[in-house]
Amino acid sequence: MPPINAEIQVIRKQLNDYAYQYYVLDEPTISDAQYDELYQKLLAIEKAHPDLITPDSPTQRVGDKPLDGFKQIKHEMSMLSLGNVFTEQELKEFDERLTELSGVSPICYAAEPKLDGLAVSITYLEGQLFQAATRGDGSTGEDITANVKTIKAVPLKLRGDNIPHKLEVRGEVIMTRSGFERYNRQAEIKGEKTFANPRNAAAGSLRQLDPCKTARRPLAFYAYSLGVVSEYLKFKTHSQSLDWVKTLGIAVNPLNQIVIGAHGCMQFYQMIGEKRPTLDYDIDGVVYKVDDLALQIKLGFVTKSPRWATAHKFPAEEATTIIENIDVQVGRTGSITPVARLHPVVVGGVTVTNATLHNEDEIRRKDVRIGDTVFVRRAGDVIPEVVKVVLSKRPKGSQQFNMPTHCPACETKLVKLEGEAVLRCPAGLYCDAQRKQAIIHFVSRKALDIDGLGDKLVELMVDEGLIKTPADLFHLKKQDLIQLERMGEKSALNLLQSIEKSKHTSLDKFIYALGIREVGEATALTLATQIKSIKALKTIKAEQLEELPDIGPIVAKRITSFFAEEHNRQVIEQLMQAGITWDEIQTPSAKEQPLIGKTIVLTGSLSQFTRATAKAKLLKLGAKVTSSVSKKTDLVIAGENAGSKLTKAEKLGIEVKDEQWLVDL
Ligand code: JCF
Repeated sequence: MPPINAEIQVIRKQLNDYAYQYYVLDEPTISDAQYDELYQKLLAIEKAHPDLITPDSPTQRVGDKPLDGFKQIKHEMSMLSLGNVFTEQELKEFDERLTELSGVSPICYAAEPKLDGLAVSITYLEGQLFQAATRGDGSTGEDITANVKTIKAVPLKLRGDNIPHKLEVRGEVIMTRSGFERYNRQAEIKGEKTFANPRNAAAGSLRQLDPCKTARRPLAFYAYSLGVVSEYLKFKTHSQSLDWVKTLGIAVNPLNQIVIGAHGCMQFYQMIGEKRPTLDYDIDGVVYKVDDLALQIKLGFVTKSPRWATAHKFPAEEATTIIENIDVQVGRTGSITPVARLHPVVVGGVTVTNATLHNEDEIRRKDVRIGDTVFVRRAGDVIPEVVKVVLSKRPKGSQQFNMPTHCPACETKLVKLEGEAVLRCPAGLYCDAQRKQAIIHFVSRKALDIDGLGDKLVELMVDEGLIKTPADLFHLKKQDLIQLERMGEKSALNLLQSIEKSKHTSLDKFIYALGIREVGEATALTLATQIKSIKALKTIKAEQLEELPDIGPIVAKRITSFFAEEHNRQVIEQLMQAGITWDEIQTPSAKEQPLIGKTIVLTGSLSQFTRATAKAKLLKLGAKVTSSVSKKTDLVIAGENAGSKLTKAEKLGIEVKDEQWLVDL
């Protein structure tokens, strides 16, 4: 072999190995930039020696020209759909039916997340990617080979040396959520079409006639079963067959598990449901398949779906409804947020009547109007949002929505600061709406935590003129309270007791309660432990604040301007007079700050902390918490699904601990 060809082979093998480590093993060993550098090198060599290019070279993913249309491909073995269950009861019935039919109890299931993408079939001949097809109607699909070849998670050539003459794998092509958002942002800038959700984006990308365009879409692939395989395979179970698929270099979802009986299925369903908001791809449920292949054959099929498998669906999280009106809300910091009032619709099991429209730019971008039919999405416990307008259903004569020019609460002229997307009411605490929000924040759970004082009650007390500032809360009398609507003697006394109890707090909670912009729990804790008193905070200079961990110039400025404001100084003074106290912050001894001098990085997802509380705990124990791993890092705490930061730490030989270690600290 000429030396240049040998070099080409070496680089191709390296690139394939890196892609395998990244997509299949989920353990990247080099950075994207390093991969790209090597790829460019191969491209350059191949350009100089075009005769040495082979179809399985990593550079050949985008070799094809635009197509005129898609060829039809008949599936040798039909691509099935799945039956559904929605409830625990239906799941039990499914399991009981199979137990009865098979005489096996309990049944082992291969359980997997059900990806919300597009089912495709990929065929390899002699280890080389030969063709790829959509599911279509199950018996005939479309030839999307050129597009599938551009997906880096799909190997052009299988790994290993036990490669069958012919192998068909089936799986789901998805677009990651992060890739989807990045894509839409860029499409937006270029004035191109945006997609309503990652699934539509993946579908649109696969049906793209120009593979060069598909190549720029962030698609991924997970295999979920085998199709036609030429050789006789000796696997006893479905899960063994997928383990083998993985050794061939094809990615299989790492969350797949073997579970036992309906109870095991239910636990898996709940576990995946909890993980769902943290995943970087959309799923719409889980799938259970009888793991024993002999048992699968025995159970057989019902018309178009296997009897031995079912999808357990999550309640839908996107729905369409009509916008009945658009209101604007005033936030604690004066931000003006447009809110769509919706015809009530059930999204993910919850009735939704309001959805945020974020700001004026978003309304323009999506061109949302009163009367429009829209897609509404609810993700986890975040505020529902309007995703997209169904333009074909827009009523005739509808008008573009314009934001108000004056504050709906206090009629002050609204302003838009440079570089900000939101309109603001500049009246601060002179605006009733902002005053209400400031007090609601002050009494909230993470702040002074006054029990029995909900949002509505605060609003009512401000409207009735009982309170103007948080300090007024501490001068309320029973007589003041019982004249309020629906306030009995007993609730009034309870509330007064809660207010009294809240007077003893901690300095960090007090600072947080003040509602300084950009000062969340973690920053409040930093200020409390480092500055140690309100008196010192009142006169501190921005430069001094900037020396503290994680306080940059913007936050520093927010803090100093808050304390410079006469009104704020007065309220703080009144609060102190009302008898708010906290324990002096002790300078912690070395015993209490075992992490002093240590630089720590948090990565992956934690189950028992939020990022802010984990960080707060570490700061309290003396550590410095930074966001990227370097030689200066002393320790990395890795939660679930930790990625490149963990890899880097291991490479640099940095000590790694798990979440339990932080819990036990
Ligand atoms: O992830 C999916 N959407 C998915 C779809 C997973 C599976 O295991 C499937 C499927 C459709 C049909 N299995 C079959 C038989």
